[in-house]
Amino acid sequence: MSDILNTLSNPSLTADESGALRRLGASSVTMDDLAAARHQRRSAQQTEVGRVVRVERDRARLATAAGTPTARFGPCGPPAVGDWATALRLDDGSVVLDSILPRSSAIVRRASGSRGEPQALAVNVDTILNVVAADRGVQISRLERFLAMSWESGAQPTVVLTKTDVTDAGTLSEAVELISRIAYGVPVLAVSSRTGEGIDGLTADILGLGRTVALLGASGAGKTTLVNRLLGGGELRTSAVRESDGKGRHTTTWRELVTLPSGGAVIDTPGLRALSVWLSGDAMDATFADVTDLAQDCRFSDCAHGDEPGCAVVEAVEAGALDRRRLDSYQQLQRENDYLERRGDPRLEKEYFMKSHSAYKEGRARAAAKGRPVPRRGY
Ligand SMILES: Nc1nc2c(ncn2[C@@H]2O[C@H](COP(=O)(O)OP(=O)(O)O)[C@@H](O)[C@H]2O)c(=O)[nH]1
Ligand SMILES: [Mg+2]
Ligand SMILES: [Zn+2]
Repeated sequence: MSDILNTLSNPSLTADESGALRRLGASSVTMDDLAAARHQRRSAQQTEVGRVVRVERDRARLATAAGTPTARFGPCGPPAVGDWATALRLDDGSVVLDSILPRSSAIVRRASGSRGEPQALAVNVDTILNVVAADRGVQISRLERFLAMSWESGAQPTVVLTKTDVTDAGTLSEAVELISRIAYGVPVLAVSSRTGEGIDGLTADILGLGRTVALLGASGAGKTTLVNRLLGGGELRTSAVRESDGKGRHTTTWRELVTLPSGGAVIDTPGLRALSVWLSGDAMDATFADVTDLAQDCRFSDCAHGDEPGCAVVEAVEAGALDRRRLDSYQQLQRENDYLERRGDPRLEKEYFMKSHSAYKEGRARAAAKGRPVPRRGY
């Protein structure tokens, strides 16, 4: 017991702060890092520690032990939902973000349009729930994209099939079967947010104190309903999911981090329409472990699995060992990737790669340390 108390209490955090940070999803390492970051500030007295729970155009909401003040962006630039940050409370009572801790994971998308600046949708996420409605046939290629985005982030993906209460048993088992064929090392859960059936599959190691999950999935998949269920039904979810359209291409989106009564933090994301994601080789490998495993036996190391001689992937398709759709999907994502890469600013591209790459490796290391499934190939 005293061990637990030791890890939960940090000498430079008040008990209120430790409790609040813990409820916001902080691990003991994060709490130490926040305490250290504050210690380094010149005016440690006026420095608050907390988590960014909402980001608007030029300000953010920072949840701290004292409340959820609105904070202006400071020298550290704009944060993302889920960031751990220190903020300075000025004499006039206003709050300015001061520093942002390095991110352990980041769900990033390219903005649609010609200049694809990466946009972090949610950061410091442990588990990504890829939410899919079970009732009307699973769109496998779309799920593949979300899984690719998950692997790229450095968080551990899980698939959650929703609406089991309106799905007949045959359709459900077909969906589970289809998904387990494409989702390597990814747990698949089936739930009904209406009846609560299967919700207990979201166990404490996914949703407990000190953990953060983010929901990804198409609009209508049942993400918000699931969050409401987890919130206990009684609580009104007031987060304004507002999408305003600038010039037909720039979409501003409000996302919010909420904490659950049972512990754990949840970030809902509104439906992603223009999902444009640049993938490192590692994320491609994790998403398409079957294809890349086969590709090791291709005659040419840079085989594109088209009409090259000695292509083990095409052979597997012909032998019925690999779905043609799966190869098509792989090649489609690869083409988009190449396009995004060519289109992008090389410097930005490199920066983004380095960031997401290290997040990915850390994610793998975390998964391995917890004995969770990790992608079979890659590092
Ligand atoms: N029957 C049933 N309907 C659900 C379930 N989950 C969501 N829905 C419905 O599906 C629709 C879309 O849900 P919503 O949570 O808004 O989807 P989101 O766009 O992913 O956030 C709504 O009409 C929900 O009531 C479920 O488990 N069972
Ligand atoms: Mg929603
Ligand atoms: Zn090949």
